[in-house]
Amino acid sequence: MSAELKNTDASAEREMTDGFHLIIDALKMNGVETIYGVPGIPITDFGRMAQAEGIRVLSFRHEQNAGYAASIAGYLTKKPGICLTVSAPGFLNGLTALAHATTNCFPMILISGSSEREVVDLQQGDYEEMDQLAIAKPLCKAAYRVLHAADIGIGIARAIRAAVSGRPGGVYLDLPAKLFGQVMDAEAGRKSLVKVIDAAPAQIPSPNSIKRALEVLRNAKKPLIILGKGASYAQADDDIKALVEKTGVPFLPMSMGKGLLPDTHPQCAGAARSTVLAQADVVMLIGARLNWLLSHGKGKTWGTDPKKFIHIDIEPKEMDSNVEIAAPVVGDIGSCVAALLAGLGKDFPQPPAEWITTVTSKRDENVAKMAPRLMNNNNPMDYHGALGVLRTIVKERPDAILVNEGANALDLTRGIIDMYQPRKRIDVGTWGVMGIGMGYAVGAAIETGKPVLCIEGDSAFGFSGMEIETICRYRLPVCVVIFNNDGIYRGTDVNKAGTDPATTVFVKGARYDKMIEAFGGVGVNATTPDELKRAVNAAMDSGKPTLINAVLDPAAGSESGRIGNLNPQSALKKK
Ligand code: ADP
Ligand code: TPW
Ligand code: MG
Repeated sequence: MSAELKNTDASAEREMTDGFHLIIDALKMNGVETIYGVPGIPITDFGRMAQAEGIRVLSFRHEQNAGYAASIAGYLTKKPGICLTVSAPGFLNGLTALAHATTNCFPMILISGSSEREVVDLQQGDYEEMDQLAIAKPLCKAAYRVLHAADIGIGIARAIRAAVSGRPGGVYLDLPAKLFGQVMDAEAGRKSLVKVIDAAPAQIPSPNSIKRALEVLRNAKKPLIILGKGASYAQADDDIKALVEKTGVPFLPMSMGKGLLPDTHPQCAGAARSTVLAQADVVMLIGARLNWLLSHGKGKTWGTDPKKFIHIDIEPKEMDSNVEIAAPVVGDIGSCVAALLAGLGKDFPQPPAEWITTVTSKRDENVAKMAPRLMNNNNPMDYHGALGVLRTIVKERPDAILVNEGANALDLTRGIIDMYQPRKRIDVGTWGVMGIGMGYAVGAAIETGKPVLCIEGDSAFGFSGMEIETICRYRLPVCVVIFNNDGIYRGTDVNKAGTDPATTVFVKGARYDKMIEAFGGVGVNATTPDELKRAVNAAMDSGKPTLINAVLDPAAGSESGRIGNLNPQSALKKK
């Protein structure tokens, strides 16, 4: 072969690119810095290459947890969190998290490798055969498959825009194995990439809707503002605070809305929830749906007096979902709240003093009632004793992220632990799902660089417990406190047949703290509030992965926590 020919060959080789690199380039071009996933055919090399090219690729022990990490990354950053899985079983493991992201309005993209299209579509039994695109569709906002390397740029751009624009949610992106190895001209490849401009454009509310909303609010005698996780997500913190403070209206934070304004704010009605829901005459919902968590806006919870709702949401279909909305305000929360603020003017009336007194006196009464219980030093501990010390720790470390799941472990923590900053409390969300714990902890630690405190029921922890190895491997500043009451709701249940253990109980006296020691983390067994306090403070100071087994009275806790009323009862009366 002549020297000239060889040179042409070599330069021709240099000018080719492939699916692997186009995907990486497209992600990087759009600011993706982190991928959460589990490796395997056909995405192992892709993960390696992405890592080598500077994307942080975090490997989990189960895709569901990687998916939850990606979903909370989306919530915390307003950029889609990326979860990467293998075909069929890996995809299905990630799918629960994708559905969770969609349900909770968090932007996330599940990218799964898939098997040979020709074989899958003829159902000839390929390795990990599954029509993943069809299965993902009903569980997400949008689902796309890319078959040609030249379409990678547009495919990834569409996925990103679909996830974050309008109401955020989950997007599925199907990448068949063959795509990764497809080659194309490098220059054409570069040109095929798409940078998403203004991925989540402002959605400005109509001036009329703002006028109507302010009119309804102006005429209220007993107004209330409810702040949901959409309000936290929107990152319009200063304007929301200004709106609340300028109107003087009491506010009620939903679980993940806690901290948007501090729970200790003079206008916070968190500890007077039943009173304000039953008695308010005008309720302004900001990024909160009237779903089961708000008793669908009707029934006993909402009292007998007529209500008028002002509803601020980016999704027009959310209006009138359960009850009539007197003043729908459709737009992104940042734009809506700014427009409301601009429309308030100088003489916007403050709520009647009588209403403010009703709310604050109820709140102060409830807070005072709770106080002595939080100081109890009972042995074995109960929830209140343990939460009393954790409450102080969170107060002293307001920038730590609190991850919370369980039944009693969830409901009591939410009620007792005050939050002081926006987006610091992340929990089971709209589904009340168990299993978000360790995935959220990893995602939150990586995305924010802040210390993470997890308060976990012993059952809740079990759903993602293996990821403590992941936490140790990446040396993340995560402290996991397990409220160990020997089971689901309580550890005292008895099987009436006397054979197997009852369905809700676990091994008595389990030592979860020993699990983390297997991976080089710090394990502590805490039997009193004092021990618990010392252990958590030490963990938060050191930043070392720590798991604290907080031994609780197995009889502490009630069936299903605060939502026992949702358990179905037989129409046949028990004798
Ligand atoms: P919570 O559970 O805290 O009550 P939900 O998840 O029910 O909150 O409601 C969140 C709402 O916020 C959703 O209806 C969603 O459409 C809306 N939302 C999310 N982000 C935005 C945004 N940037 N602007 C307007 N609405 C938003
Ligand atoms: C994916 C049902 C709701 S709460 C819970 C279960 C199993 C565990 C409660 O026990 P835990 O808390 O965590 O020990 P505590 O303090 O009350 O003892 N599967 C999924 N999600 C849900 N919600 C369930 C099952 C459930
Ligand atoms: Mg328990």
